[in-house]
Amino acid sequence: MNNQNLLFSSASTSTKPLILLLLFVSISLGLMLGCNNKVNRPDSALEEQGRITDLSMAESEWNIAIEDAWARPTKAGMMSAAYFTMHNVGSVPDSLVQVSSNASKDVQIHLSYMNDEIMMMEEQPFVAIQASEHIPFQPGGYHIMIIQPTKDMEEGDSISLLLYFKSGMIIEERIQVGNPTM
Ligand SMILES: [Cu+2]
Repeated sequence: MNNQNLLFSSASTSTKPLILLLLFVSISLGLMLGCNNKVNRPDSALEEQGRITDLSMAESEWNIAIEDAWARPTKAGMMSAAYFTMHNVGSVPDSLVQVSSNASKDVQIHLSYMNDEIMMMEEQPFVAIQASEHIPFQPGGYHIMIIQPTKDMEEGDSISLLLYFKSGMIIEERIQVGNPTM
């Protein structure tokens, strides 16, 4: 039984109660886990274009939460970075493959590392995450590089990030500028 296909199929009277039940279950799961992420299921138009690679997942198996997100304050045209913890609370592995933002046209997934006591950083094509894994994006490690933001990013502002996953899932996250723990 493939729940995904039921959700996408046009609702006949017999499938409606099941669809409502599935919606209720996914909404209450989201509330229980306290995730504030807006998760967009790919729509059937994307499905027809063949952009969705894995339709075998049931709704409740995929669940990635973004926690403790913040971005570094900066001036327009300079550099900023966004940090968070990516937590796979679902039961299937996935990979973060792309990020975009309203703050800049050029947003990249980076990894910092030490090389002869010099801090280097390198763009990453993806970051894989296993079921139940937490991956910190933090200074000195993975981070989202926001290159030449179009406006000043000041403490207390917020920007939005769109996180694209290999599964076709997209998370929209509003991020505070300024480190909440400092
Ligand atoms: Cu970087």
